[in-house]
Formats: sequence, structure tokens, C-alpha cells
Amino acid sequence: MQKIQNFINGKYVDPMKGQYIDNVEPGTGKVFAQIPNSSQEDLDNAVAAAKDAFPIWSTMSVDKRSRILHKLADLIEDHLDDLALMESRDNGKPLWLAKAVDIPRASSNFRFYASAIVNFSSEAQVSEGFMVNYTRRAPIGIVGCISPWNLPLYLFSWKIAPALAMGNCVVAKPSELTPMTAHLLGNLANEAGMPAGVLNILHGEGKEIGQAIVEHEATKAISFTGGTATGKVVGATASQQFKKVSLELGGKNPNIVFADCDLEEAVKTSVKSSFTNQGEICLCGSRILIEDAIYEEFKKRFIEETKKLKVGDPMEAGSNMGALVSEEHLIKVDSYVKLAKEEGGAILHGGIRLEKEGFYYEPTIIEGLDENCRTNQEEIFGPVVTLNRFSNEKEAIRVANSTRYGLSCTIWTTNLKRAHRVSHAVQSGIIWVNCWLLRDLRTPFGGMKDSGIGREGGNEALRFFSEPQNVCIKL
Ligand code: TXE
Repeated sequence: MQKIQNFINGKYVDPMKGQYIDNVEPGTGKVFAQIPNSSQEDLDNAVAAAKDAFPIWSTMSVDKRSRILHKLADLIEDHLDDLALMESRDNGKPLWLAKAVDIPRASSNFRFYASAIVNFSSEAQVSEGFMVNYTRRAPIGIVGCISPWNLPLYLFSWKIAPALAMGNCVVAKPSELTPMTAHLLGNLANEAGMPAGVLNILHGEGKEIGQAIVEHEATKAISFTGGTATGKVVGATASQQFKKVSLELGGKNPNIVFADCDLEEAVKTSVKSSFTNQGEICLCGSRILIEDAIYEEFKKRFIEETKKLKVGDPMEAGSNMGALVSEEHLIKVDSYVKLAKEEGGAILHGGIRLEKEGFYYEPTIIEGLDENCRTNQEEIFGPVVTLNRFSNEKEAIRVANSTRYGLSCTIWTTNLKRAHRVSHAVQSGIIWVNCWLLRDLRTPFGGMKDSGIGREGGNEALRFFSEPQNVCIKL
């Protein structure tokens, strides 16, 4: 049984209190590792290491910091296979998906910020003959990065890469459900030449060590990705100490299909946006809104394509979908399917847990629900989508905007004016037109309403992880 450790001051160390949590492999339902359940003492050690490292790291030339992060990106690429295998075992996602998306994107995250920091510029204003003002964007100090279980190394690196690039030291906590790839990153950081104490990785329960990271007086900014309920707690805690906080939270994303769309493309991509990663991506389009004229045709083709999806062992190349991340999460997803029936929905496909070891659930399609019912209002975060119809553009926009969330939206139409008009009317931070999950890392990433505050990505993240200071000099 593998027993992993915290990564503090460039070394792997046992938790001070010797407490551990079982780590279950979703594909088999069996415990395959133990992880530290860290405590305040572990956090204090990590903060002390970060404090010692900060003067070195924050005053290191941008070029040298950039080279270390480029090297880390190279090492992630070099270790793609063993990182992907661990990611798949830890999360339950298909191995091919971890190899194709999660791990390459983790490398890209470091690569992107290794370059972005070298090109990052600040502002200056010159009043000729009178004064010069310039804005200094200094590192903040020690920052806390807390990430979820659905895209483990992908989102872990999406937070720590800009924080490190900007010259901060990091105390990071991956989800206790999927700690393994973050654990492996420690060694790679050392090999990349990152000074000890710059990156510290603590494992354990969110309400314990996660909460402690947010509360600690030394962490001056918090970057959090996770559920909206948890985000409320994190935001409330951080605001007590006037900390900068970025919250990437849940979604209940509309996928709006107009009659004038490329139907074949819309169906094909909608299957992906519904069920990729077992539907455990906050950007999944879980509410499919279809214009009346093509509702029956879309429904027929969408069910046909969904039936082709194979749910199976994440290690098998033929598995389109793997296992949900935990027994608890599967029970939550299944409870929403039961709720949907109670609310009058018809299960067109799926709604069944597979009778095999592990946490496997069929892709599920439901129709006939009211837009305001709980199934259509609350985030399920699994392979469950609802089909709803609309008769005109105004109704489509109203229904799309009818939840507390505002993360992403997909719009299918060949009408250019409509594409812009509907995009501007939908209350989502991210809009895809005739595509899904195409990402340019320079763009601001995040949602509005209950989907969070702040934006990650591009220079937004570098600005978040810096402290702007305006200096005015009289000429
Ligand atoms: O979140 P949780 P999960 C959302 C997704 C879903 C949820 C699933 O839509 O709603 O996140 O992820 C730690 N103080 N997004 O279940 O439970 C916890 O240990 C500090 C949206 O993981 O909120 C874990 O490391 N930390 C997102 C992390 O918070 C605490 C993309 C998240 O746990 C804590 C991915 C506390 N009090 C998922 N309690 C997006 N919008 O991009 C828990 N944690």
C-alpha cells in the first residue's frame, strides 16, 4: 500500500500527527494508497519554508524563474505516461483522456506562464515636465492554492503556475480525493531547479487543512476552485483578513441548439460536452435547450450517439467513460436522477449504476422537466443532462439565464448576428459558438453570479497574483 507524504521545503515528510486518509481507486472501489491528513503543525512548517524561500524566489530574475518553469513543463511531458496512469487511477477518468488532455494541459499551464511572465508589462504615465507615474506589480508573498478532484493536475497547475511565475511562494492543497499527481509534482519541481520552500504541497481534508490555509495570517491571497457552497466558506474566511481571493465555482451550463445549426456537428459535440470526463467538468453543458422545429430530430440522434458510449474500466482504450470519482459522488448523482423522476421527468437513456466493482454510471438523458425544478437548477456534476425545448430566441435566453450560475454556455447557430446577439444576452463568463472547450490560455477564464468571482488565465492571473503599487515622481 503506497503511503504518500507532504512536500515541504523541497522534501517529502510525514504528517506531524501521523494521521492518514485512505485513497480509493474509483475504477475498482478499492483503497490503493494512504495520504496525510495534515494539521496546523504541517502548515506552520510549510509557511516557515515559504517565508525562507521568498527573498530568493521573488528577487530571482524573471528570465531564471521562467527557465525553471519551462524545465518543469518539459519534465511533465517527459513523465506523461506515469502521470497519466496515476491521474486515471486516482480520478477514474479514462487513461486515454488523462494522456490526451489532463497531463498535456498541466505542462502547457507551466509553459504558458513561463512565457507570459517574460512578456508581462506594467503601465507608466508621463506628464511631460511635471511628473511620472508607474505601476509596480510586485509578488504578494505566500499564496494559498486549493484545487478540486475533477481535473486534478490540470487545475492544480492552472493555479500554481501563475502564482510561481509572478515570484510568489505557494502552499497548495489538491483534493483529498485525487492527491497523487500533485504528490508526484514535488520531485519534478526539485529536478527543475526550483529552490526548496518555493512550492509546498499539503494533503488532507478541506475542512481541516484547507480551511487552515485560508485562515493562516501568512497566506495573502487565495485561489480556490471547487463547489459553490465551499466557495462561500472560503470567500467569507478570506475576507475577514482582507485577502485577495479568486473563486472558480460550480456551473449549470446551458447548451442552446437553434434550428439553423449544423445538426450533425451539434449532436456530436453535445455528446462530448455532456459526458466527457463522466460529466465531471464544471464547463459541461448539462441543460440542452433545443428549438422546437428540430427537437425530435436532435433527441433521436443524441440518444443514438449516447448509446454508443462505452462505460468501463478506465485503463481500457475502448472506454469512452470511466468511473465517477467516489461512491459518495455516485450516490449524489443517482439521487438527482431519482429526484428528476419525482419531478416528472422521463429517463430517455441511462439512470443506472453498472453492476460491477467501482463507481460506474450510465450516461443519462432526461426530458419533460420544468425549467425551474431542482434537477434543472442545481449542479449535479455527473453524466446527467436534461433536454428542454424552446420556441423562440427570447425564451431560449430567459431559460438559459434562469439559474443562479453563470459559468459557460454553448450556442449552436449558423446565423452570425444571432450568435453575437445571444452571446451578449447570456449571463455566462465563457461562451462557445459552434464548439465546446476550445481554450486559448490568454483569455480570461471564470464565471459570474454563483459561479464565482475573479478570472484566471492570461495576464488576469498574473495581475491577481501581484500587488500593484503606484509610484509617482515629480520631475
Ligand atoms: O469541490 P469542493 P469538489 C466545482 C464543480 C463542483 C465541485 C466539485 O462544479 O461543484 O467543484 O469539486 C477543499 N476551506 N468545480 O467536490 O468540495 C477540498 O479539500 C478550504 C468548479 O472538489 O468544494 C478540495 O481540495 N478548502 C470549477 C477543494 O476545496 C476546502 C472546476 C474543492 O472541494 C474547504 C472544478 C474549506 N472549508 C470543479 N472545504 C470551475 N468553475 O472551474 C473543502 N475544501
